[in-house]
Amino acid sequence: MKHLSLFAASLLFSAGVFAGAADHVSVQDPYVRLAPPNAPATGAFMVIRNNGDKDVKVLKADNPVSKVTELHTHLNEGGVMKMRPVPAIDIKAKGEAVLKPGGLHVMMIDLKAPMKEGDVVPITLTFDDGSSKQVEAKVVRPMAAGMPAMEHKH
Ligand SMILES: [Cu+2]
Repeated sequence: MKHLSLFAASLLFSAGVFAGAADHVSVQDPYVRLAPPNAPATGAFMVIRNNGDKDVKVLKADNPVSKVTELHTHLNEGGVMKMRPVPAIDIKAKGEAVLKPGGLHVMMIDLKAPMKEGDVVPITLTFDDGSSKQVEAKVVRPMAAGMPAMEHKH
């Protein structure tokens, strides 16, 4: 199985090597939030910059670690923050999309194996022109990622 997913990942990677939106996109600080033990899903976060002069959409994300990968956002529905899949993440020309906890994220659903801190997950982003880019997202504990462990309510 491991070989198969590595093979699939390398196919995805080589398929992405051609000129296109991916050439104008840079990704900063990609990371995966370490899921609590037995958690079925977790999120990946990053800043996606579009250095080109055309708008770009991320249509899809893939990774070899989870069975399903979706693009999600958080929406406030009646005072409750809920995650919802989105069909695409838009990045304006010379703009950026910030994927962060409580906002847009790459949702990794149905993890094939438990992760540990320091693991590196290759995430492949596919753009609306069919080009793609692979980023290496490091697995970090929520604390290490600068997220508050708990909201303090007074
Ligand atoms: Cu989500």
